[in-house]
Amino acid sequence: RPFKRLADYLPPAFSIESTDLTFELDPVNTVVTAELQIRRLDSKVVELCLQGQQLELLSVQYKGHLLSADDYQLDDKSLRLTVQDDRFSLVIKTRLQPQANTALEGLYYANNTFCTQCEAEGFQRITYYLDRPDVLSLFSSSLIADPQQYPFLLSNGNKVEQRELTDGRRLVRWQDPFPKPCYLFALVAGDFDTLSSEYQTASGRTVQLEFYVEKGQGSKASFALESLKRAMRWDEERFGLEYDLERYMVVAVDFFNMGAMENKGLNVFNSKYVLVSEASATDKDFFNVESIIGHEYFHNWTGNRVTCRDWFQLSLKEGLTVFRDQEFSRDMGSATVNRIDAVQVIRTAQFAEDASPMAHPIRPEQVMEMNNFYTVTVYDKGAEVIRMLHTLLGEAGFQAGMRLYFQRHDGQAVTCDDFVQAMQDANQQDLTAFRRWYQQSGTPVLSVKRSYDADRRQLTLTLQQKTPPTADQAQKQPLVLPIRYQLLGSKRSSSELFVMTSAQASLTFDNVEATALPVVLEDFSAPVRLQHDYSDAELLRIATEASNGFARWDALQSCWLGWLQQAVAKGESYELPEGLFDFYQQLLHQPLTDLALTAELLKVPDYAVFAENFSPIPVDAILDAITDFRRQLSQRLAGAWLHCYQQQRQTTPDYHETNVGQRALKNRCLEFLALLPECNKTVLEQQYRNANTMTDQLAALKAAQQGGYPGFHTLMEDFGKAWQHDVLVLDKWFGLHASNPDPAVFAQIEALCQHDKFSWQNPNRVRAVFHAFTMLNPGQFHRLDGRGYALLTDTVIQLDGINPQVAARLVTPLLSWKRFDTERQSLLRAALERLADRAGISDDVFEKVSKALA
Ligand code: BAL
Ligand code: ZN
Repeated sequence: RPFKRLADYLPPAFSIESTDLTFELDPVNTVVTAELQIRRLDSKVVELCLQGQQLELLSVQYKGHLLSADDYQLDDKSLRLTVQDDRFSLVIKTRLQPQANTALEGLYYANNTFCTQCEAEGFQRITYYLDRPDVLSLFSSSLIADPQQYPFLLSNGNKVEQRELTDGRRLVRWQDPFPKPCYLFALVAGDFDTLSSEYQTASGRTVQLEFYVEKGQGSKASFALESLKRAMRWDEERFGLEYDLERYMVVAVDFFNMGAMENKGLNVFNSKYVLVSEASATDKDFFNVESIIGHEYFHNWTGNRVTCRDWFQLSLKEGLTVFRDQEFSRDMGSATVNRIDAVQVIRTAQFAEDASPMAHPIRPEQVMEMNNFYTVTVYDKGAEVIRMLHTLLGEAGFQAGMRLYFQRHDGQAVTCDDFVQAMQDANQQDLTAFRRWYQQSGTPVLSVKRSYDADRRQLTLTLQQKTPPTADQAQKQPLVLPIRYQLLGSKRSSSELFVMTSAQASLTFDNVEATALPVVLEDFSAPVRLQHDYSDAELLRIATEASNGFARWDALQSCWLGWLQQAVAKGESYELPEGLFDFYQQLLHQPLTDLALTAELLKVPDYAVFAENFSPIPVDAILDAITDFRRQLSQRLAGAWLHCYQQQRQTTPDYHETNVGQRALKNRCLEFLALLPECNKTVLEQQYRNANTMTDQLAALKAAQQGGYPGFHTLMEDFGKAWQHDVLVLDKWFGLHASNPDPAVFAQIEALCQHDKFSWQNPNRVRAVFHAFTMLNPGQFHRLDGRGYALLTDTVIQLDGINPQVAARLVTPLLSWKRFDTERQSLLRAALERLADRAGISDDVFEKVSKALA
């Protein structure tokens, strides 16, 4: 099957100056009329090739003349016609069946609502078009539908007309004054609860803010609405960027492949990232809503006003926008814990992707199915690359680069190189070497060695970087690494920056004591794997003394990894050092001001964090060691967990930094208390029954599950009944069932798939069950009898016929088969072969599976 390559990029030979769409909406028979004003840019080109998929072509008119089937070539991917004119109009009529569109790309109909998703290449499922981001057009759209069933007919831009037709249908017409690529087109038609407000921009304009959510859920959108206002203000203050239309609409739908989509003026959101209340959503859910509302809003400038030339440049908008949303979140809550969370994503999912058959640079070079490249590498590593630029240039230099970028490229479709060039020119810095981050995949390993010359009182750090080969690239070059460091126990107590540009470098510190301790890679200033030879005592010293909260947490992570490696090597219990118990005892009696950070420091890392550091991954030994570590901590510190739990027990329900931190710490304590049989009943039951937030109720359930509490099943039954009416809460319940570490999980999953609220068509439901099973239940997923792999393979096959994009996301845990022992390798390989051999398997799944087997 063919790949598309970045190297083959050619500018478009035609531009579409305006696009006028008319939709006669019906679930089983929607007719789309597209009137395109086209200009030929290259007069040597005589063939116009428009992309189209899953379309029934009804008619084509060229300059007002109806074409016959002999006048064009039609296949299942395109419509081609010969063109003699430099300017001409095309009117294309197509018929769609939105209800049959279970792939949820293009125009689809679910939950009595019409909805579109056009990024990356979904617009070609609506009409024949130049479906590429560098074709920018002025869009207008007329939506026609029955006003009783679909009172709200929404599209991008300004509403310019509304009237009732003689046949009783309603027509609403929209015009978007900003030229845009078709991936930013959107349409929504349905009946909703609405929530609206106004926002005054810094320059004094009034913007109407409108949220459209499922009937009966209106009150759950107010946090999202307030988050939007905060994001708008923040972008004005930090980046000097204002919103540019009169109206900003957000629609929340339950059937959605992604988290959300930044369509111009009409964001479509997965309802999970809009609808929250303290009773039904956790603090993490609130965090996600605020950050994703911010993300989509920030795209209005970084993505919409300046967009991508081609899809290989996806990180141009995504890396930059994730960086912007991370900065926004950092300003809204605990800065340190935000950084920890972002780093965890890199160290687990992104490093795992680098080590997998799907390894790719943040700007990929070849792609079979673009939807497979909405990855942690493009998004999160992309954001780390932007963060490094920010570190290298400083806030003022970075903002100067942003201003130049908008000055040069507003209204254009550009490349990652254009972005770096703006940063370079605004700062008069040569960023040639830095650009390697865009073309080189893989995780650099940075090793740090220390030597101390007692006579000279001189400490030398020798740094070496090396990037191991990845599945896509054998040869690697040194990268530009901004390394933030601090020297504990010396006069140079502030953080400093060293920019490493070659494979090897050294740093010398004069006049320091032998006890001076360098803290390297503060705030994870470069996305690398750090190797060092620090002792437990030194790491615990950093964890206790460092002024940088991230460095304290990170030192402890290194300790945990070292202890786990020793436990795995020994094959038996590894006794945790006294220093750790002392440190924890202290934290539990005197938590840091940042309670959320305290909770992070008190955490035994998850399986995924440990697993990423092994090859082959000793699944069972890691799980055994985690269980053992947790047991030791719970028993040795029983009194301290209870003391701290009681100190933090009463929390105010609203989502506010202090309350969130308090709940995080309390629930960390509960997690360990639940491992003590004598505490189970009273503490768990009480917290479950008396919880004033979903955070606390769910934490009680999770602790009961992990602690093996016999009353867990009764609590689950109660929870399932109580939340029957709320699918977003039921998703949590599905997930908890699927993460049951007992073999009974297989029967439970079978039952969940029969549940009347489960639907194979709904990505949220499918992910709730199977994401939890594959990612949060490693013991059962990686069973040595292959039952876990077989379940996932069957699921991918079933889902591929319904929604290939979701199926391809789900298949990821099977790909890294070479990272396991030989028994698991052969089971995983057989599973992959079963998928590869399947007739009609989608490009989405095939691309991943074939790379894994190559
Ligand atoms: N552009 C796809 C969804 C997002 O990243 O915002
Ligand atoms: Zn995005």
